[in-house]
Amino acid sequence: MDLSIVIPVRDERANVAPLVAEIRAALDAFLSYEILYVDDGSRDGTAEEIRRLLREGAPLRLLRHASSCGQSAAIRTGVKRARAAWIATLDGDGQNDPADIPLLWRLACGSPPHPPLLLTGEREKRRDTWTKRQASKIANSVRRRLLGDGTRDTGCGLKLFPRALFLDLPYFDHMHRFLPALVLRAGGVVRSVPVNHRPRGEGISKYGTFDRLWIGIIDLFGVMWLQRRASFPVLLEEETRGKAALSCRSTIALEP
Ligand SMILES: Nc1nc2c(ncn2[C@@H]2O[C@H](COP(=O)(O)OP(=O)(O)O)[C@@H](O)[C@H]2O)c(=O)[nH]1
Ligand SMILES: [Mg+2]
Repeated sequence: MDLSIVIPVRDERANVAPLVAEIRAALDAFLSYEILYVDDGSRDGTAEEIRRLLREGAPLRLLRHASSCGQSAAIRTGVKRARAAWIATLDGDGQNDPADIPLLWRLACGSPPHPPLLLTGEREKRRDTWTKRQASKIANSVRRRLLGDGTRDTGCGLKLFPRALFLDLPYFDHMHRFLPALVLRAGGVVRSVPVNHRPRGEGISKYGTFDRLWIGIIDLFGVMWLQRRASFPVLLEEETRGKAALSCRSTIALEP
C-alpha cells in the first residue's frame, strides 16, 4: 500500500460520503491507499455513516475515540494505526480538495528519503469568513516570525509526510498546527505547496476565532521552548558482537 489518508472528524456526517467519492475519483487509478476516518466523539451519526460506506465496499477504516480528545489526538491515532509508510491528512469537511493529493504524492516520490520531507498545503484563496481569515493571517505571521519555520500557512489540513517522521515528533494537544516547526526541529525539510481551498460542506466549524488564538499563544511558547531544547545525535556507528560494524545515519538526524 502506498498511502494512508487520515481524516480526523467530529460531527461531519453529511460530509463523509461526498469526500470519500472525491478521494476515490482522484486516487483509484493513481495509487494504492486506505482511508482512515478517526471519529472523535461525534454525536451526529458520523460513525454510522462511515460504517454504511464500509459495508458498501469503500476502502475505509473507522477508528473511534471513546470521547472527544481533539484534532491532534485524532490525527495521531490515525497515523499510529496506518498501514502505509506515507500519510496524507485531510480535513473531513470538504475544505481540502483530494484532487491535490496526486501532486503532493509526485513531489514526495521525486524527493530523496533523507532528510525526511513534510509537504504542507498552502491555501492560496481561503474560502472562510472574513473574521477567520484575518485571525488566521495574524496568527500565521506571529508564528512564522517567532518560530522561523518559513511557512506561510500551517493551518491547512492537507499535508503529506512519512509516518515515521510524524511518530518521532513530540506530541501535545494542537500540535498538528505546528508541524513545520517540529519537523525542522527534527532535522527534516518542509515544502509548502499551493493547494485548492473550498467552502465547508455541511455543518459548522468546530473552532471559534478566539479559543484557538489564546491557546495558540501558549502553544507558541511551548514550541519555542522545544526548539531551544532540541538535540539530535547523528548515529555514526553501531557495533554488535563479532566484527560486523554498521555505519549509518539516524533517519532524521541533522546533517553535521
Ligand atoms: N477528531 C477531531 N476532529 C476535529 C475536532 N475539531 C475539528 N475537527 C476536524 O478537523 C477538521 C477541521 O475543523 P473545522 O471545524 O473545519 O475547522 P476550520 O476549518 O478551521 O473552521 C474537520 O475535519 C473537523 O471535523 C475534534 O475535536 N476532534
Ligand atoms: Mg474546515
